[in-house]
Amino acid sequence: MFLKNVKYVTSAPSKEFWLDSDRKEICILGRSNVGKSTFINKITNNNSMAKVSKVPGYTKYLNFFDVNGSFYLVDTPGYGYAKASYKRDESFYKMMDEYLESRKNLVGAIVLIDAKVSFTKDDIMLIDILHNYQIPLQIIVSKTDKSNQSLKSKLKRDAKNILLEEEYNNLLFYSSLDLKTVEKVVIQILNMYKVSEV
Ligand SMILES: Nc1nc2c(ncn2[C@@H]2O[C@H](COP(=O)(O)OP(=O)(O)OP(=O)(O)O)[C@@H](O)[C@H]2O)c(=O)[nH]1
Ligand SMILES: [Mg+2]
Repeated sequence: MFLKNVKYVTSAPSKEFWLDSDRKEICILGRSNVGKSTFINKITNNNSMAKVSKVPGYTKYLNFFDVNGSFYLVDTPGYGYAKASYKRDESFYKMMDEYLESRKNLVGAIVLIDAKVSFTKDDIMLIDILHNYQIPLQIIVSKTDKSNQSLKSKLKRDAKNILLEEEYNNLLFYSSLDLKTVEKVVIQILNMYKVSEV
């Protein structure tokens, strides 16, 4: 199962460009290069839906996608890549904070965590912000094809310390190379945020 009839709508460099809508919205968050844009392509089964790059810092603005006239998905720019040859400036953090604090129709956030890296300081800061603003969050561990059993155990230990119990119980593991994991994620998103495809 994939998200059907998905269309790119707009790219918003600042608040004035956010869609004026009360339709439910779900944003995809995570550090640069963790695979957010790839994730959108996989759950929509369309590899040219969102632009993907090996170079971190590729997505610059909030990119809105209409899912079958039912809800919006928002791809976001990543933060805190350790070996970054670029730096996110103050305005990026302001833009993200403003979005998370004031977006009324935001029903939840999907936070991608790299299976090999586990939770970084920046990830923990973001999760704190989501907790403060009481935005329901779903953690999805990405790139599991690059992980192994001991990294997975470490990540689960870290997750137990950082997440609320329900978030920990809902942890999902995904690889863009494994369509079975993609389908599981789609089902979880539709259930969790009570959004439907039709
Ligand atoms: N092996 C593997 N590679 C992946 C996976 N998901 C994404 N990638 C690769 O990771 C790189 C970064 O992917 P993007 O989707 O552009 O990452 P992003 O989080 O959108 O990055 P920014 O836009 O810079 O924030 C690309 O080379 C992808 O092909 C995965 O599950 N497994
Ligand atoms: Mg991206």
